[in-house]
Amino acid sequence: MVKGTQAAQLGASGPAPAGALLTSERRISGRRIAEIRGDFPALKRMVSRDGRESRVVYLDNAATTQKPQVVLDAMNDYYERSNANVHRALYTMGEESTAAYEATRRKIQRFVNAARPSEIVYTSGTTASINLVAYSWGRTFLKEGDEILLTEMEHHSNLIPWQLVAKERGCSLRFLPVEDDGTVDLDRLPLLWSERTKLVAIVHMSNVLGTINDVKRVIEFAHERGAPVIVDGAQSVPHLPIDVQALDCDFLAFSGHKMCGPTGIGILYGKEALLSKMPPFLGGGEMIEAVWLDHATWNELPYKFEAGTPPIAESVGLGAAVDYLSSLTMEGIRAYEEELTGYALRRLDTVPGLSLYGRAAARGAVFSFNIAGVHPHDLAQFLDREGVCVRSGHHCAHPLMRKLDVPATARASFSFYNTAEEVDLLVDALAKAREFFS
Ligand code: C6P
Repeated sequence: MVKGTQAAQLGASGPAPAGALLTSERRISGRRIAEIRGDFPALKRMVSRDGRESRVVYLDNAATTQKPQVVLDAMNDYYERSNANVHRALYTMGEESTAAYEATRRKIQRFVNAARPSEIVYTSGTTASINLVAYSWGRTFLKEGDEILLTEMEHHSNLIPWQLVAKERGCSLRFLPVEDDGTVDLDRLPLLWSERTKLVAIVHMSNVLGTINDVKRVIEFAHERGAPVIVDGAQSVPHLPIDVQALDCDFLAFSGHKMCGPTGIGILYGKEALLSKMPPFLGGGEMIEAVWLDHATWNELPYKFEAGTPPIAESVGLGAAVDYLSSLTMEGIRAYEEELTGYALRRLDTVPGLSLYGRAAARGAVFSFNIAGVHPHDLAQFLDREGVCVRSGHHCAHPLMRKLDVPATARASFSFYNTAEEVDLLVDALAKAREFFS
């Protein structure tokens, strides 16, 4: 990151002087960002910018992150050497496959500091993890008249499953409102709480506003009143140090592909006391203990929730991703991304006509914005021609878009391998877009 004074000057005076921002020289845990970037083949992708070939500026990390070579190699190596189904084979390749699959579970356990590996359930992603809780826990423990408390900033993944279960069980949903600055006012918790509130489902970090919610406070509040809390960690686990025991959350859902791992794999952390009382969600192979023609008994945790052939190669890739992130340390990643966030905010504020959505003090490097008179899809397409990848649309958060009173936004989201130079390239491209569309 640029030094404070340099950043302030640049922020105040528009476009950055070329070469002033040697931020790829910054380090995370002793490694230069330039070196870290070299670990990611996709970041070497060349695109045409101003008629010249240059590196792609990938700023869609909230949608999915790029993968380091170690992840690609681990998956390739697995398929070349050890490919076999897990928990079924007695031959060497099957044993290797099972060992790798279970090794990643223990890595994830350590990564989020779960008490035991049986609390780590493999799923296909955050969406599947939340659906698992909604259908298994929700259908079992929610009764007619019960209430579920959410926020207005939830991704559809942490809203639709609760709508479906609420409809089925005769429950209702209540919502902590999003304030003008993009925060959730937790002082409203007592106002929205009733003795019928049986669950809180809350996003840790918004994929639109970047806001980091004080989920620990929510959890303490809910627990004092006997309700469990599920945290949507899709955007927080890849960017913050997470300790599920310190947070005391009951469930935490996250996706491998947003944390340098492959697609097709996600995690549900759940407290053993809760998971053990929940019925299976999907039925099939592996999740059983014994089966008769008319009934069955269930496997122990976490296998009760892992029906069918799981994402094995993906677990190998995720294990390599967790090793990679751990080598940088999540504390180091967060510290760097916080600096990058501050710089990006200062620079984005210099773009004339740009409205930024979300001004929370506690936030991550996700920036949703619009430029007056330019449709966000046109803006994203223009930026693509400049070699800058951003997402535009509703970001699977229709109610939040309505609250912001916009049909859609453009969104730039950063990861630890992004640099202040890339912030500048984004800002330069936005200035060009404004000129072009005016
Ligand atoms: N958000 C985005 O571009 P899956 O698709 O299951 O891996 O993750 C779903 C999900 C749940 N919660 C939050 C807060 C999320 O951001 C996402 C995924 C992507 O913002 C794709 S819509």
